[in-house]
Amino acid sequence: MSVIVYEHPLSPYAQKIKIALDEKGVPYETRMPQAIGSGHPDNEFLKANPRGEVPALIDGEVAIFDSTIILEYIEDKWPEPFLLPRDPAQRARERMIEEVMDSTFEPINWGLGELRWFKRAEGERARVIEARAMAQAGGLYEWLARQLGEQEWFGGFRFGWADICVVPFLNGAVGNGIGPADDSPLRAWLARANERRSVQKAAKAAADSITGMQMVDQAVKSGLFKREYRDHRLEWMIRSGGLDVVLEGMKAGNIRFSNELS
Ligand SMILES: N[C@@H](CCC(=O)N[C@@H](CS)C(=O)NCC(=O)O)C(=O)O
Repeated sequence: MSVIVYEHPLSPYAQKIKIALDEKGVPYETRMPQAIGSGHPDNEFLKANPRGEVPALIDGEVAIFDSTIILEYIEDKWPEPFLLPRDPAQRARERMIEEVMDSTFEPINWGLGELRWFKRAEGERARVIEARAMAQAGGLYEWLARQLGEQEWFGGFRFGWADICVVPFLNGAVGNGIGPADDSPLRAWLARANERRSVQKAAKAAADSITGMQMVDQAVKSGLFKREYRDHRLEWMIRSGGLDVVLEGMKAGNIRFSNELS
C-alpha cells in the first residue's frame, strides 16, 4: 500500500513532505481532509492528526503529524538519496533553517493571506500590517542570504533538506509580491530550486488550487471557515499591528485556536 499524505496544495508544510517524497522516489497518494479550515475536519483525518492540521502521513499502521517530524521519518525510513548530510554541525544548521522558515517566515505569508484572501483588514489598517510584513521578509532574506553564502544549495553542493524547507515559503512570498530581489543570489537559488521536478509538481498543484480560493472571505463570514490562529501566527498578527483583527475574529467567532488533545 502506498503512503498517504493528508494535505492541502497551498500548505507550505505539506509541500515540504511531497517534495521530499518525490526527491526520494517514494510513491504516495494525496488526500485533502474534508472540511479542512472549518475547525471540524473529518474524523478519519483527525485520527491521523488530532491537531487537525495538514500535513499528516500514513504509512501502513504508522500515522505521523507535523512536517518536521514527518520529514525526519521519511529520511529515516528511505535514507537514499539522503537529504541531510552526516556532519552534525551541518545537520544542525539545516534544521535551524527549517525552524526559522516554519515559525518565523511562514506567518508573514499566512498573515498576508488573512488580509488579502480572508479580508481581515482593508485600507490603511491593512497597509500598516503589509508594510510590517514586507520589512520582516526583507530581514529574513538577509539572514537567508548569509546562510546560502556562495554555495549552490543551502547544504552545499546538492539539493537537500534546507532547500526543501525554504522553497515553498519563498514561492509563496513571490506569489504575495514580496519575493527576494530579482538580481539577488537568493532569487537565483529560487530559480534553480524551481527547476527541480519535485518542486515544480508541488508548485503547480498550489497554483492550480488558487482558483478555489475565490470567495473564501465569504466562507469565513458565513461561519463555514474558522481560521486557526495558532502559535507563531497569533503572535505575528498581534506583533505586526493586527490585535484588532484577532479581537474582531474572536468576537465574530471565525477564528479559533489550536485543538486541545484528549
Ligand atoms: N507545525 C505543523 C503546522 C501545520 C499547519 O499549520 N497546517 C495548516 C495549513 S498550512 C493547517 O492544516 N491548518 C488547519 C486549519 O487551518 O484548519 C507542521 O509543521 O506540520
